Amino acid sequence: MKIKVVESVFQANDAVAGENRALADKAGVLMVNLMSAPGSGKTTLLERTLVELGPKNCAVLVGDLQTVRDAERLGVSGSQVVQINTGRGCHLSAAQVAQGLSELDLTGLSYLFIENVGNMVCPASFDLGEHKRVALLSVPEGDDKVAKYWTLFQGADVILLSKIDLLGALDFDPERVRDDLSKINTHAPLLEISAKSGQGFHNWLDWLRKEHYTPTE
Ligand SMILES: Nc1nc2c(ncn2[C@@H]2O[C@H](COP(=O)(O)OP(=O)(O)OP(=O)(O)O)[C@@H](O)[C@H]2O)c(=O)[nH]1
Ligand SMILES: [Mg+2]
Repeated sequence: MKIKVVESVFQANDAVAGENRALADKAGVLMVNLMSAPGSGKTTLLERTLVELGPKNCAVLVGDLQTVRDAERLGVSGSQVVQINTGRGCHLSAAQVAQGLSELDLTGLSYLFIENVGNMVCPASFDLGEHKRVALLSVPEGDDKVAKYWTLFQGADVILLSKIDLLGALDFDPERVRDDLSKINTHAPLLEISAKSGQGFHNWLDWLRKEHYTPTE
């Protein structure tokens, strides 16, 4: 008896992710996927980043279940921005990113940011074709989240501890975060930043400038 096997959802996604990456490679654009819980500060981080790096150097694909609110906020910078509404979907897929990419002119861009849907679990499992993964953890979420939601942090290339301007107001021990990270991810730097006050923000910009797109052999 021949058993039919339905192709894994991950295999199909990975094939499209490969095409997205090839498109970005061809254009010489670094594709950066930002992931975190809702409200960690992804859009606020990007608002400031676009201004600092130069709006014409950057474009953004932003995922949310509903509304164009984040795209409206980011569009103020003058960067190209495309909002992707996932409806009930808890993460962006490579196919959705491919659709978003078709709306962008990549000519002359250095950075393409993808703001994933706010969720600490689902986005981490889906390759979108990005070159780098950024995981945010904000101070109000609590210092136990790396241990609890480890898959997000294990696969990250850089981890941003955001909203550090609130450190004095909340019980949050950055040492606990560092300790938890040391067990699951020793290669990604942990950068402490505030997109509100600007504290530590230059470390994030330095990281981005260092990671700018370089062709692989
Ligand atoms: N104090 C402080 N507040 C911040 C900082 N960054 C963002 N916020 C606030 O946190 C709230 C959520 O910020 P957003 O940037 O919308 O968060 P997000 O991760 O894009 O949220 P979703 O797209 O819904 O997942 C807003 O009220 C921001 O003003 C920060 O560095 N410090
Ligand atoms: Mg947002």
